[in-house]
Amino acid sequence: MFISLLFLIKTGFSQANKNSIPVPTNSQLAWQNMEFYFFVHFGPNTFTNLEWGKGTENAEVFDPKELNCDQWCRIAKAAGAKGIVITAKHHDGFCLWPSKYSTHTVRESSWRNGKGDVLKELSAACKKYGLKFGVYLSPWDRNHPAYGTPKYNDVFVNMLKEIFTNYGPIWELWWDGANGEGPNGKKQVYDFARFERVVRKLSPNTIIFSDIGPDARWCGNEHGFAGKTNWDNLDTAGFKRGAGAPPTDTLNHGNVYGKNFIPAECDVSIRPGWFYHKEEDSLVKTPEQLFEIYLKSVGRGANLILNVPADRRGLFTRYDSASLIGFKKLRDKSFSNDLAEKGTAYFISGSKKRVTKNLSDENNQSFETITEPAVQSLEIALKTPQKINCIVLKENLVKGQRCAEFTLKLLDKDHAMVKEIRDTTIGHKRILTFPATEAKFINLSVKDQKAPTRISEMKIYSIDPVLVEK
Ligand code: FUL
Repeated sequence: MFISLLFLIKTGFSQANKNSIPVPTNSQLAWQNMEFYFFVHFGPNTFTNLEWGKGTENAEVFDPKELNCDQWCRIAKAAGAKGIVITAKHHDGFCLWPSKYSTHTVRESSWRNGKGDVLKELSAACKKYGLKFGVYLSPWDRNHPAYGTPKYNDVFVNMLKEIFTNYGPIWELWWDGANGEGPNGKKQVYDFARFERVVRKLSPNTIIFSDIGPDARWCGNEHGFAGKTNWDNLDTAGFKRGAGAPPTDTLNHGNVYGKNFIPAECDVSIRPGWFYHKEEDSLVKTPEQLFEIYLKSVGRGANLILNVPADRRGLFTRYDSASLIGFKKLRDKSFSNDLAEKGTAYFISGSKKRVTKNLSDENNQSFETITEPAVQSLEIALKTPQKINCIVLKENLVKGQRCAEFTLKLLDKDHAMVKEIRDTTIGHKRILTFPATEAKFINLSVKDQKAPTRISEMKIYSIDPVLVEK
């Protein structure tokens, strides 16, 4: 133990863990490229003004007379979101599709005389608009009579089969860890291993999200903030979803030596609540607040699932859509002018340097590899000295997340240092903002890595100073 610890201290990560770095699946890599998508909380709570329905609500309360999933998709598209995950069933047990395994569904509601099917409409609209479609199927069910008995696990499996067979492809399946009491006062012992097997068999590429994955993990809070140090790795042995999950701080940062590749997803609502409440129309997050969340989620290598609740008509409100469009404009404006692209990028090794085009080609598969951190670095020479306040880095993660510590040096025209930024992980994407500084050269070096770091993008921007992370 003592010897291996000494070895680690002396060598950093480079030698010790070379063979034990977990790697992503192709589905996980594709999922990380999605970066930002919507969550939609919708159901009886929308009509009863609750967050956690009791499961005793009369199904007839559900009556979204103007439901229009095309409108949701149009707004998602306009906001630059890449998909929509809907609460197919929340804790109240109400199913947004006419499930054969429940008597508390759209079929029992007054909506369209019980002939409506939200999942059918949304999955079709997502296809039409080129958006990915996902479902949140709450394991906790306060309505189902079988809840609290082994039979409920069969019910849950049957519901999964229904959804995956009739509404696929399902790109993401969302499970939370809530496990309260059902209608007969009992809690359920969930057979998650079986649930996972069923999903994998029906749809091997679906990303399963929960506190501990297996494919994507919770970021540990509902503010939408990933840790500044954010490893895509997590140790799950001995942990469960919900009460038995790793500490939230661990979920927030991941485990540096974590044995599994399970990147973080940040869930947050555009309003204080998850479901629609009229009194929150004035509390919709502003474009600037959403931008801050974006910096602290996508900008820290995680994905952002932003909840936009549909209202009682079955539509997104104008308050939410206005803010979402504003948010898109801020992103477009901030990241439209890559100053690095107009300059020249170099791979430097000791006294030698060569020009590289790999860092601004928007192609994650072209990258530069740092094999000798002591002598190698990447450097952007801007056309002229310019005030900059934002640097975006990307790591190619095909062989796992490798960079553990890096330094960015901002240098003037004589190569004298004007600012130094030190940080830890990069991951899928890292957006660093800082007070505007004039520089001509920007140099990235790696201070510690688990294995050779592969940098696929290095972009430089001057964004609106009010957007710089506080
Ligand atoms: C939690 C639920 O209890 C909340 O109601 C909400 O759905 C959130 C996204 O997940 O576990």
